[in-house]
Amino acid sequence: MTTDHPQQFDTACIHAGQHPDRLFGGVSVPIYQSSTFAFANAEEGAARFSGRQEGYKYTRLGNPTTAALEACVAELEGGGIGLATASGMAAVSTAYMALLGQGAHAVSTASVYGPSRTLLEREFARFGVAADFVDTSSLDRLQAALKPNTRLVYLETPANPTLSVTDIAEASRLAHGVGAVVVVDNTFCSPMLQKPLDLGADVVLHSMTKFLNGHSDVVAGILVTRDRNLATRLKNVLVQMGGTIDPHQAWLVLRGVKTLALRVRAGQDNAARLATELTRHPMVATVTYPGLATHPQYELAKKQMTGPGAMISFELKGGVEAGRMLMDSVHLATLAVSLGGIETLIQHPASMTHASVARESRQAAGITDGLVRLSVGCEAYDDLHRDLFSALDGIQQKMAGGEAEAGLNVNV
Ligand code: LCS
Repeated sequence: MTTDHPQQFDTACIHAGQHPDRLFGGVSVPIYQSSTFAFANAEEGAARFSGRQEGYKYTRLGNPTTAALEACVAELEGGGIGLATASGMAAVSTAYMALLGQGAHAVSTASVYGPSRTLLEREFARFGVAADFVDTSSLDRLQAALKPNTRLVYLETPANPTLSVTDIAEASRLAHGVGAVVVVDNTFCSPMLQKPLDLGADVVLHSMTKFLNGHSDVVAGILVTRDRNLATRLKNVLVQMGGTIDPHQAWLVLRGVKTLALRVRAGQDNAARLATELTRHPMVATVTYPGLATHPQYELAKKQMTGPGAMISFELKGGVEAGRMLMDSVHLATLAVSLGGIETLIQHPASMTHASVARESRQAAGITDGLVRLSVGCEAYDDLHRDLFSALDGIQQKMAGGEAEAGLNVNV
């Protein structure tokens, strides 16, 4: 829907890229579940394929339902060209494939989603691509890793699962100094909390499986850029490698996006309260949350993000064993990977989402064996609090009992 004034974010979630269906006036964008589109005559078919005429040809190349989603998310990111993909990893692999080649070098945040790292380490390495993984929250370390042949600087901020925050504006400035393209994985924030393109990044990508869709029922991804040449490069790779989205999947995400602002706000409110309470529990050793003043990049997060988000990482006294007991003791929080859904999920990165990353690399990236990751959903705060804290109290009692039996005098 176009208006004379730029829409506020909540409004754009509901209306951006969408208009009543031209045929029957349907308010919800129709699902164009068609793989192919008829031409009026041979001349029209040829004109569409040559680019002389606008119009749909074949769903892998473009589809009206997908186009509505792409326009919507691009607008939420502050404007640009959106390219929806079959998964978040299809967006990541499309970016790598479009930007890297024989002899190229990439620098990536060390603590990224496990497969975003192993794809470079194991698959792209086979084609002569080198990659370094550094703590990009340190601009000095990023600067030191850049080389004349660095073509891609890949940032995940806040990072999965350490929640370390990278200065997108400064990192982009450094990367552009060697001619590298900056790609930011904005999955943990969603465009509601962070707009990397406004900060100087060239491409922003999402696993739409997470906050954008928000209901743990779709796997999808997207790339957005304001640079037409980059968009063309990305689109060529995407449609030829075939990682495009299905129209039904696109429609489900479009429906999910309508409530993005409501869900992110509710999850974030719950997370901010839980994070503070967690710091006070005697069983908790460390809590990492961008909204806590103890977060190493607290000031930067306040400046760069419009809110601290709904993801918390924490470690218990008693390490891996205590973390395992917690995950087995909660009832309302579901023990499952993924994040950004309307329901609260808890998981153990070292043995789950980041199990594919070598242990030494995990340790170097700050992904400790005892780390537990919580994706806070939109349930009533009191219910979430009761679930988490009665589990923690139970573990505290069990551990105190066990240690008393073993004759140890340890305060937990
Ligand atoms: N980027 C980030 C930051 C992610 O967290 C994920 C998935 C992806 C990309 C890949 O997206 P997908 O292909 O799964 O849509 N993260 C997951 C996680 O933390 N748990 O399970 C999946």
